[in-house]
Amino acid sequence: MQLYEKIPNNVNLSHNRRLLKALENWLPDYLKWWQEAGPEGFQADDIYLRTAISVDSKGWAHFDYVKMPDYRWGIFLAPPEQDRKIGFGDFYGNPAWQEVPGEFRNHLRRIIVTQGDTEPASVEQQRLLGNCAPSMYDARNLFQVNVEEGRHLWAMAYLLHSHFGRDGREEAEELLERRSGDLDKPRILTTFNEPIEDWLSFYMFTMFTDRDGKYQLLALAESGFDPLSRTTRFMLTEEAHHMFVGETGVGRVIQRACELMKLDANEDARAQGGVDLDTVQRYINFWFSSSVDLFGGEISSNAADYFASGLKGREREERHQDHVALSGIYRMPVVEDGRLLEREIPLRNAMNEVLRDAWVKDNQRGCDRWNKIIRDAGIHRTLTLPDKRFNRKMGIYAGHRFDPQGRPITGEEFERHRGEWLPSESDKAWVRHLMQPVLERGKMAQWIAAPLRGVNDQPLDFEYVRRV
Ligand code: BYC
Ligand code: FE
Ligand code: FE
Repeated sequence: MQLYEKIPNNVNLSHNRRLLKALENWLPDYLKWWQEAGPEGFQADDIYLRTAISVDSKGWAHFDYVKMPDYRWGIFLAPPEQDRKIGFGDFYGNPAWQEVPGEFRNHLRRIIVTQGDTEPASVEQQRLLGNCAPSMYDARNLFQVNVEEGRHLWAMAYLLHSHFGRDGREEAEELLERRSGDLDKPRILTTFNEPIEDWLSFYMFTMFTDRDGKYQLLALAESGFDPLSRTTRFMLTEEAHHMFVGETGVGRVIQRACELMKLDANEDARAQGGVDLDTVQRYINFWFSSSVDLFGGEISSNAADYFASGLKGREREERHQDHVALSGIYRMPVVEDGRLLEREIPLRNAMNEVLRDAWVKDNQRGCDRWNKIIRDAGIHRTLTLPDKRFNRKMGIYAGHRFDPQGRPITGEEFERHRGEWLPSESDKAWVRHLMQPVLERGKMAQWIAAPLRGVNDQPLDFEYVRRV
């Protein structure tokens, strides 16, 4: 473990001069990107952050005050597994690769670049949120997520630098050049170009979109390319916190909405300065459907190739029965003449859908917990996740219209209900107007409930962000 070097790492970087030099060249560009595109207004402050200082169970959660630009971004891989074998696809049972197999080089580079691109994109999307944080606790959580996404970018840049030669270095540079929402150089995937201008969107994003991250990382953790597997396995340990921020964030907005409803003669949370549950539902519909798109097409020859070549598996591949998946089928409703008809798709071509299903299930558990908050408050109302087909921009359902239950409808019907199903301009304006910064110790904005407990057993009125 080389922790106190310029680039903390557990990959013996000091013994690979070429790689070390390449990464040391990339470092100032990375820091320039962070200053330019990272959290605005808090770069000089001391933030109570968790830093990974080793990969064992104790060492990766070390808490202290850090100025974000001094965060120890490092390269950490999960420990190697002795004699690891490829767990799926055409090379099932062969030894895992330590080097990039030549014939799959382009595919692999593309997967790594796509993954890598999302990490800085999310930091860019969230760049202004510190300025309107509902509490110090929340601001600190935002910055924690941001520095870790920065580290995830390091993780992918490391793979590009160490295994893809000159084009890898070029790709790593380009990861710092694209910008979320930029018209000329946008980020690769759609959701990562959506603006995140308010905290309700941030919580939805960390709930649904970071959870896409979790499932994509789980699929890549199965990769036959061992360095990718080990890198993503360590990234997953950090990802859990991001989804905690999302689920509990939305949960706290819901809890406050319920409290405010009870204070109001008309059960109107907005009248009491909160976010009403209808608006929460519309934000769910938007961010869920946008994140659904991130899994790629329902029927994908790319996904079949990735699986066949052992590059990208299913989440927790060992839980699946048939690891070769040549004879399996997936029954999928497809649109024909405006109607849904079930078709049998060869399983390998449906791998994106298999992963998406696992993600939906995981989200549903979170949604059930939100509904328990509402029930416990004595309010009769349930929030639901929309159907996978609702409001799609990618895949076989894009270009068709469905209601939130997944029933085919006409474009006219969709437009008639748009304001009921998706956040309207006035919803967004309402939520944005609530976004007044509350950055005094122990204080909480009126539209959100306090969390159950503080960070790392600290009290809620701990000074999580020390302004200088
Ligand atoms: N937007 O065969 P298809 C995270 C493209 S999130 C724009 O259907 P495929 C994080 C696709 O590239 C996890 N374009 O899809 C979360 C293809 O282009 P070409 C990110 C899209 O290739 C929060 C075409 O459409 N990780 O970590 O099977 C904060 C048809 O493609 C989109 C990964 O994504 C889209 N939504 O699957 C921070 C893992 N979807 O070939 C971080 C790596 C598809 O026609 N990526 N396209 O030019 C992959 O495994 C796959 O590339 C995808 C797409 C799952 C994304
Ligand atoms: Fe990430
Ligand atoms: Fe994340």
